[in-house]
Amino acid sequence: MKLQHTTRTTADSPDAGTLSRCRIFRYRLPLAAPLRLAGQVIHERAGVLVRIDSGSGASGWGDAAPLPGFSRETVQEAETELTAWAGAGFDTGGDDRESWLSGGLAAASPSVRFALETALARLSRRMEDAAAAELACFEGAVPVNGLLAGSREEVLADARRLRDGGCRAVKLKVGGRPVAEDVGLTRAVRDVIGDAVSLRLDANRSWSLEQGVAFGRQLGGAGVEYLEEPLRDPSQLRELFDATGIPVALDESLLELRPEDLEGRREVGAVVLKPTLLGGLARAGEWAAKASALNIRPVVSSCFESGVGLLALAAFAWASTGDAVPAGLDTYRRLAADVVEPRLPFGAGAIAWSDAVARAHRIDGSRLSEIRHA
Ligand code: OSB
Ligand code: MG
Repeated sequence: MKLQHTTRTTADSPDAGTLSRCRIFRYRLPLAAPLRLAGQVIHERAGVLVRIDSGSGASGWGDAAPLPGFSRETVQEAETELTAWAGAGFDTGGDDRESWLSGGLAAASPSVRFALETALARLSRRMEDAAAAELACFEGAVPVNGLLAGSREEVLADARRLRDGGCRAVKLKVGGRPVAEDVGLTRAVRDVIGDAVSLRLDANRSWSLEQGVAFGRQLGGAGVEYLEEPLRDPSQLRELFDATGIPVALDESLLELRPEDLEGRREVGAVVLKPTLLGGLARAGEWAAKASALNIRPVVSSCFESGVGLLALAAFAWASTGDAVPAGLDTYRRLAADVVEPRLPFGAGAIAWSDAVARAHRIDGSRLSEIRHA
């Protein structure tokens, strides 16, 4: 298995001998509002961009954006890892570089692996087609799952806006208020969005089994597509499903599982695939393939990455499920500024991208500060 994704990654990557330079940049982006995450509050989004150049003058960018409260590595650790990787690799030549490239990918922390895979794939594409735009990566429109969080008033106002904007699916955060209030809010959101919009719920492991069962029973029908990570004790998910009939989605749990573990999990209706946490695109691709084979929906999702990472996620979602599954990319709306200029076009509940659109966007150097390395 390990060998398989190493092979796939390097097959998409340029030959190590053609790489000429690796640059690393820190970014800090303001948020539209402070973000409450796993018990902490963050006030800005920091991350690291990596840019890999070929001797022929092509370059490819990637985004390493560990998320506080969710990633094992910190942004500082990702930066240190990238600078060590770049410093060590570009100092050695010839055959050593080949093993440095695949060894570096295999050993990298999840967000760094995502960044390196993205940068190498983009570099490879631009080496094949010198006229390709810097941010060219897919042609299509990926439907986006609108995120609903905050107070009841904010949630309902956002639900109206998302419905009017053409969103096909919304995801409501539950678990932060008494069960009866969550039931009332879920019903109110359903009333606002109507029957044509798919309704997903995410409880981020807030409930006991008893609370989960009470929620499902009180809710009755509201046609929930899935309930993401409802329980503090994930070993009770089957029991919850049997008592309520609501399929569950796995998100946090995936970090403790392997794709094969999905076999026989009839309670699981979807998996939330976040390459920044799961260790990049090749690994997330293994999850998507296994899930699809088992009739489980792969929902490609973001972790508040910059536009550089977000576009790579949209391209991955497009390649994995096309427009069949709304992707969890609405974190982008929480960033008040981006490294991509102008901002990515999120309209009508989707992100539409093409080579022509890519040509109108660029990476804004004024948002970046370069990290020097040996
Ligand atoms: O709880 O699913 C989460 C983003 C970062 C960290 C945790 C979560 C999220 C999202 C991503 O909700 C957006 C989505 O899944 O639609
Ligand atoms: Mg989740």
